[in-house]
Amino acid sequence: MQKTIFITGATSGFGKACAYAFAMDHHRLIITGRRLDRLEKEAGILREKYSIEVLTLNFDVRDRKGVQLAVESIPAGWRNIDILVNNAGLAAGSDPLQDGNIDDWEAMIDTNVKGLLYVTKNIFPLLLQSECPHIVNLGSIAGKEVYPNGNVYCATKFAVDALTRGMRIDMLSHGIKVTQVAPGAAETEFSQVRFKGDMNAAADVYKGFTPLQAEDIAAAVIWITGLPAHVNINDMVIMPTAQASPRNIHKIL
Ligand code: NDP
Ligand code: 8X3
Repeated sequence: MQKTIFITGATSGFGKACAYAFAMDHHRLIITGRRLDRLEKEAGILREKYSIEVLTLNFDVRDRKGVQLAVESIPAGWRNIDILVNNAGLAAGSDPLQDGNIDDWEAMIDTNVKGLLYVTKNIFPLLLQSECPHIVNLGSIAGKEVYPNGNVYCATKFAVDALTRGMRIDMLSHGIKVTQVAPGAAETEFSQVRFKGDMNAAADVYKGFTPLQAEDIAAAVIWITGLPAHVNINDMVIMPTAQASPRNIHKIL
């Protein structure tokens, strides 16, 4: 059965890989992100390659009113959403808390926590017509274990962990499945963003071992969302084989 999938942050990394994986299964997509050029480019490729319908919504999840207006702009024929993938997020900086950049803190809290909340609250009514509504939140190993200099990023992902559990309880009577997917180190644009375009620092993160790829996470999301209606995966931690914990990586350099 064809489903309608709403993915935040589909212009790169996990969100983009999820879009392609759902497209391969012929679902129709609402993809979002701030970089309009990328959003339209990916939408064009997805429509062409998989002959599916793709709607693009260009907004910043931190913009409370912008999220509301974007969701209100979804045309009538698209207002029955089956799966929400709350993926948009970032780490900004990697410093001891006492040296942290307050703008970075605000960006992470506003995106990873408040943005996820704004999107979820606005999309919730659109999930209620679905036969098998499902919310998948992108958490992280950083939401399970704190590591040096992870401070605020870890706090935002611990919040995603808590919100995932809270949503599952609060939405129980609505029959909404709620899942957290919590990956370890994955090679996307994540570290380029974290290190603010310092490509050497970003590349160093993934040297000496095989990190996860975005497609690994997308494959898990496809499996999780394809299970029978009576089965839910509450939480899935996915790590590279070479990584035992955030800072315990077997590197061969
Ligand atoms: P990428 O940087 O490759 O992708 C992040 C996506 O989020 C982009 O599409 C970006 O789109 C979007 N995004 C970021 N900020 C905003 C915003 N304010 N409003 C709207 N969209 C936004 O990183 P990943 O794919 O790796 O990250 C995806 C999620 O996975 C994040 O929540 C991250 O914390 C989490 N994660 C990542 C891990 C990793 O090692 N890579 C491991 C565990 C979790 P645009 O810039 O166009 O807005
Ligand atoms: C991203 C993984 O370990 O860099 O969430 O925090 S980590």
